[in-house]
Amino acid sequence: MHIEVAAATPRWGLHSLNGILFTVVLTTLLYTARAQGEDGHTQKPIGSVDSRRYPDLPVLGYVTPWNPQGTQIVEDHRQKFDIVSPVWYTVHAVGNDYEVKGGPPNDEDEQWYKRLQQQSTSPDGAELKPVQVMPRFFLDGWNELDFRNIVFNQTRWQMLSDAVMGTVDNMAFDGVVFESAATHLLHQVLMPLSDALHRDDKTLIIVTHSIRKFGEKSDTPAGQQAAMVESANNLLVEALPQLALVADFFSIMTYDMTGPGGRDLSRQGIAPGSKMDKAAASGNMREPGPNTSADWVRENLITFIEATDPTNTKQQDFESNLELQQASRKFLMGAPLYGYKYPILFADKASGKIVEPTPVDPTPHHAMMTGINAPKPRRKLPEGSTPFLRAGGEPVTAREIADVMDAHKPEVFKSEPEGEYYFEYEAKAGEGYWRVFLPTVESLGHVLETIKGVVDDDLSFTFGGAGVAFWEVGQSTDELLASL
Ligand SMILES: *[C@@H]1O[C@H](CO)[C@@H](O)[C@H](O)[C@H]1NC(C)=O
Ligand SMILES: CC(=O)N[C@H]1CO[C@H](CO)[C@@H](O)[C@@H]1O
Repeated sequence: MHIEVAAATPRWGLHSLNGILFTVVLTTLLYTARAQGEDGHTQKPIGSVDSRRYPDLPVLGYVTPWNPQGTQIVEDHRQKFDIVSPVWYTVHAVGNDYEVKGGPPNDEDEQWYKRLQQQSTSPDGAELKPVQVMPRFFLDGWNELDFRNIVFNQTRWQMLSDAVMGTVDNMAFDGVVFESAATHLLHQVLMPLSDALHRDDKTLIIVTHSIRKFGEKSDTPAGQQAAMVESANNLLVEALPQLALVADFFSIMTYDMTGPGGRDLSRQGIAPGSKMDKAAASGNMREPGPNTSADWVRENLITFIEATDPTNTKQQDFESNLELQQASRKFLMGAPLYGYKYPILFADKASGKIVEPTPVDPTPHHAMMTGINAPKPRRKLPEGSTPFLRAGGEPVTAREIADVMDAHKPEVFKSEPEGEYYFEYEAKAGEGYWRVFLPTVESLGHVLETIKGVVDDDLSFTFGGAGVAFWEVGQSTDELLASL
């Protein structure tokens, strides 16, 4: 029943649908997921055969020990994934050596990943293909000196490769997801690891940050921040052609579009030259924003494709078979399975004064909704006001969102043009408002559709393809995954 609801959701724009009804739909969707989480997972058949909406797009799913229910969700929907990356390992620079720490948190996790690697059969007899397991290895606690020591020292490239391969061989993993704070420096460093993996038919996936939007550069803190974002973008784009020579896939973190610090307050509708206008222009007022948007994902994907297009690269010394290899790289675009909540205040756009939402009669025209589904009395923003951040935002899981929706029955809105959904609530009267952005079937579907659009496009250059990387499965719900 819930899957039907989920499948129908994308068809309805919020405009054609009243927010209240939509609230009920979403609440049901998330609520059911939560209820299932509470009383265990046993009622679900393992690997129930729900087919994929975008079968051509490779799917990577991250699983972390912090949201351990992700392992069960993956197993219940294993045919939705090609690659699963448990976030288990860290690599440390210790004295003159490299040490890998971590591993499956317990025996069940170890059996879990081994089951995924096997072909299997669902209860209704369908064949389930093996899922590739490639844990994440993160260079943890590395300082500038640690990076400098390895970049120019081939002996150390090999030592790093040996340390990681020791674990990969020992545990019979299918590959490695590599992440560090300075991967743009490491294309040569990663050559021995890439070679060692490829010799065994294993895969190297390199994690990169995304190409972030930035505001105007200036001497203000916000302006300096913008300059830093721009330079991080440039360093990454310049490193991509060479990184593409060692990586089979890139996993691109396109889920931090806005970030905990919010984004520059939109100056639309604010009286020009007013105090508020100046604060917004200097980047001192921030507003909450969605975690991702399909357009932004598309821009990132095109940037990555172009930057690694062998016919575009300035380095003319690549061998032609290397060029071909490079052209076969795949891009896994990150999509968030979690929501984000921001503490907010409201300001009047004309005067810049802080305003309080006023109570309204919730639903005079929906008197038929009673009982548990009845919307709670809510407050309405005065005309011409806008939210801004009173502090940084934080991620929330789908389950937490379900709890909040359950308790507050908020009205859900769609942010344009990003197409992400959000609602506002006040935990306790007088304690201040939060704006919550939540992942929905519709917003994720839009991202997948966009990726497929780029892949299918008749681009003037060839590339290996693109797919999606979900961060992370444990923050999601069965319903969300079932709909993908
Ligand atoms: C390279 O690293 C190894 C291992 O730490 C070390 O023994 C050697 O002295 C280093 N070489 C240089 C040139 O720094
Ligand atoms: C809303 C937003 O952009 N915030 C977060 C999205 O996800 C990443 C990964 O957890 C966070 O780092 C961002 O801050």
